[in-house]
Amino acid sequence: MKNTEKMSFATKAIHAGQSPDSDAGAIMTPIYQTSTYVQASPGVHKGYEYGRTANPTRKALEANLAALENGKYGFAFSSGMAATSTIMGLLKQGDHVIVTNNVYGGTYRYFEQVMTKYGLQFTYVDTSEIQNVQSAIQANTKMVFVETPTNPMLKLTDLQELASVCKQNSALLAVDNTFLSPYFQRPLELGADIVVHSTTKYINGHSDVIGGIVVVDDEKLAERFGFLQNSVGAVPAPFDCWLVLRATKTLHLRMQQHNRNALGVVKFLVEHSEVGEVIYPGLTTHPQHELACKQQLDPFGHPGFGGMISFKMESFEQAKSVLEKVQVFSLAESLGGVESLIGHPASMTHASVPKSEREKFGLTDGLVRISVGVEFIDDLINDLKQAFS
Ligand code: P1T
Repeated sequence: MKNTEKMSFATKAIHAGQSPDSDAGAIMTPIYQTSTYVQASPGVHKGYEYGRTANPTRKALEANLAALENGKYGFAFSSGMAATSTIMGLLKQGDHVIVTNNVYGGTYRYFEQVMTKYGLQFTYVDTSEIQNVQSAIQANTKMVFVETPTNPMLKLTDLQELASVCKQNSALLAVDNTFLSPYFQRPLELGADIVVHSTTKYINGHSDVIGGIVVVDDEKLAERFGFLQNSVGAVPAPFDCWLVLRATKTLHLRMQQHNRNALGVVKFLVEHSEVGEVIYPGLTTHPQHELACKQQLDPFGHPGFGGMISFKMESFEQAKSVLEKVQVFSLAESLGGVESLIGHPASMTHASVPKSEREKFGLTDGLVRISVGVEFIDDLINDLKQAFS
């Protein structure tokens, strides 16, 4: 295995966790499509006993993503939600979790409709204000689970500040880093204990896999995640691991282009008379633009804001007309792929959050979310122009 520890992000993206196959010298990690491994004698094997417990293709992906997050240990899952649900396996009945009030709708649904039945307690606060977290802390608070930027309001949480509050209160800090990918934000470097991604999004980037990853630095937490991954069993297929591993080789290139294209789309939206508020952390009008410039850094220390944009239209009817007319953009759930997507969070990704809750954090029926792809920018702008006309 190449020692990639001191290498830059791009080199790690291409090489970390991988080495030529020892049988044939194949440069690409093979797809080990196997459920079990032959033992020479009981207990005598090559480090692999059963496919749920470990798989060489999965192991390569886990090492690759751990390296990109500047963490030591990675654990791959069959979806982003499988990763989040395995994180909840760290807790026990009676424990309390503080959660960003505007998390992905599926995360909220899982916490509220599944985990509360197992005796976990959740308090949702606007984690962009640290005092909201401080006031929500209880004697039984064991974890703070944040998304930054949030889906879809793109609110940020100061991770360094929050990590110190978590440490003072012996609570684990878990960060969903899906919206930026490790190219633009590495929460472990800022003091987080656990990073989670839906690899379905930017990390895979080609809209052909559902997957998740957890990365940690702490050995004890890693032992626990290894145990949970094997016990819960929500592991990804070897072929899916291979696809994601193939995709991370271009993560840096894709993220740079998503960011560049997003700036172009934002400029068009800001200047359009029918568009209300445009929400993008790269805009100087974003209330946390300064924090974005401090916290969302590419591997060379330059600020980056990613490819997600939200904007407000007056009504659902107005939004619907744009959503129906796009041709290069596709009306679909999900994000982070090379192709541009447009969506309506209130009826799609966040339909499982009650309207009264959604509106508390500004998710109105006229809100539209864009995941800017890596197409030629003029084609994207021309498509939006005709959709707004
Ligand atoms: O879909 P899955 O791979 O299980 O990931 C869930 C998930 C977790 N975290 C964030 C921030 C997410 O955005 C998601 C999934 N989100 C969408 C499908 C969406 O369109 O927003």
